[in-house]
Amino acid sequence: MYPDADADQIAFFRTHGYLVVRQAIPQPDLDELEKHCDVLIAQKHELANDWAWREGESRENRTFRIVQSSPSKVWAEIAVQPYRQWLERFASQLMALDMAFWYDQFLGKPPGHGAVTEWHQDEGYWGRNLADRGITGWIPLQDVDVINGCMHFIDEGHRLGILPHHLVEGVQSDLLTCEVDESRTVVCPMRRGDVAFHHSKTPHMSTANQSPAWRKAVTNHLQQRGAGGEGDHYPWRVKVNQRTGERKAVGAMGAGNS
Ligand SMILES: O=C(O)CCC(=O)C(=O)O
Repeated sequence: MYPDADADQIAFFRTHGYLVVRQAIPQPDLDELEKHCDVLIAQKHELANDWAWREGESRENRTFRIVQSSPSKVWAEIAVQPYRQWLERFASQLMALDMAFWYDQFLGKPPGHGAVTEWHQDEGYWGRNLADRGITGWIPLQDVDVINGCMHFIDEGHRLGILPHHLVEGVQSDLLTCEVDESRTVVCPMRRGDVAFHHSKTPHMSTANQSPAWRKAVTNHLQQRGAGGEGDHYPWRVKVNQRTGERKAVGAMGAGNS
């Protein structure tokens, strides 16, 4: 458990832009993480955004088709957990950069009506400041497949540059999407204990949850240490405050981007 990246894994990640690490996290560590995520579900109206907040729904009546929050909000000792230390070590080995934990998100899709997480590149949200300096480690808290919302990646998609993104129709959150060549899709069913890493330019999506149980995942975003976080945003980027409903465009045209 908590392995180092071997040469084959590093080569695979650098070629394909993603990697699934099998049985990296011990089950008791996931049990502890899941316990805190369950608090986020129970208190979603106070602690979470609805990442797929439907147009026309009032804040009070959000259906929470994707509960978006952070276990860091309810677990004071999260930063010293072994899985968190491991993410930095393993991510640094994959990227050949000194990678530092940046932020995490709990993404919970309710039984039967969890929404699709549309195709996107993380850099589409983060901006030019983190170009090729970000990586994500995605931790499912149950087995996942296409029925309950597993990850899909575009093979070698980290070499495509940044794709034009736009807001998702019918949604009033900040959810973005981009067009991809779906013939290059790799579907990644995973067992609880596996972790999927993807480069910040790799297009990815996850399917809706059609199963009778919650699809729970904790996604961990890392940036090169000292990189300074998100910034120099693309023109499509908006930020939505789900407490006040305020929408703010933060993107700007930049050299070489339209
Ligand atoms: O869990 C999901 O549905 C999507 C996760 C994602 O987009 C990410 O980890 O970057």
